[in-house]
Amino acid sequence: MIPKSHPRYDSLMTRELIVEGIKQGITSIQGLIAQGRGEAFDYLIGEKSTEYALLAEKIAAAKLLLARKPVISVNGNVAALVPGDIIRLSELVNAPLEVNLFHRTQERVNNIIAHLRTLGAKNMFTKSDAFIPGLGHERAKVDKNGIFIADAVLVPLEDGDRCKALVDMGKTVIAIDLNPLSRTAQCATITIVDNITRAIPNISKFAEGLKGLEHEELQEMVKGYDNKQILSLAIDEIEKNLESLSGRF
Ligand code: PTJ
Repeated sequence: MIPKSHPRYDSLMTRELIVEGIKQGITSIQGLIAQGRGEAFDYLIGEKSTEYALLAEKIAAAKLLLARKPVISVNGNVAALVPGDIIRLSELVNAPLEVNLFHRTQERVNNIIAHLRTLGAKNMFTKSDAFIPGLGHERAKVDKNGIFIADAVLVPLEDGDRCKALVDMGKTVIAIDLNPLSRTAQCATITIVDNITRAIPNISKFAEGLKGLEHEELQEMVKGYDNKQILSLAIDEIEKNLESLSGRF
């Protein structure tokens, strides 16, 4: 048992969700490594939603509302960490969920679908009857009515290959990745450098606020968004934090 008084309580409890996900057959063992890497980057950005992350989250909400066929991709870490939040966002922006795994087994796909359905998910694409061109791994398998034809895809904790392949298909790709240097972060249309546990509720909050706006107003908002600048600000933040930490000793 982790006592509430532990200074790293939140972080340790998040880690427990991944461990629980593995026990439930939802998360891959490799998910632990991904979480560890994420934790390290979260430490470096100060374990908070920075100003540039909030901006990317707002633009992401606007893009999802503007999309004709948005889809939210769900992997084993997402299903363990934020299942309720992702269902809520899916409903708010009318973006069905689609399970898409890197370390794919049909059993784990089924477990995640069942897990999300138990928690109330209604709108899901569950087939794998199309392939993303140019990808040699399991992430290529998608639903022909879902990710395959989506115009905007939210891909939390993604791998660089598929992110690039989706961009090459002409889609708006919104990535959530704590590592601003990753290939995913570098090639997405919009990169949210934030922990998924904060990012998804933030996008939902922005979507609620933006829902009443006209199409033109949303278009105006996303115009001029510069993802390269957001990535550069994320790297500056890490540098600034490291400098202030090194000054303490
Ligand atoms: O369930 P599967 O089979 O689809 O596998 C999912 C994982 C995440 C294991 C798989 O996609 C993978 O191996 O991912 P990577 O290549 O380790 O990349 C994960 C990226 O997400 C890394 O850049 C991490 O820094 C980042 N990351 C990890 N945890 C979080 C995160 N970003 C945001 N929030 C997190 N909690």
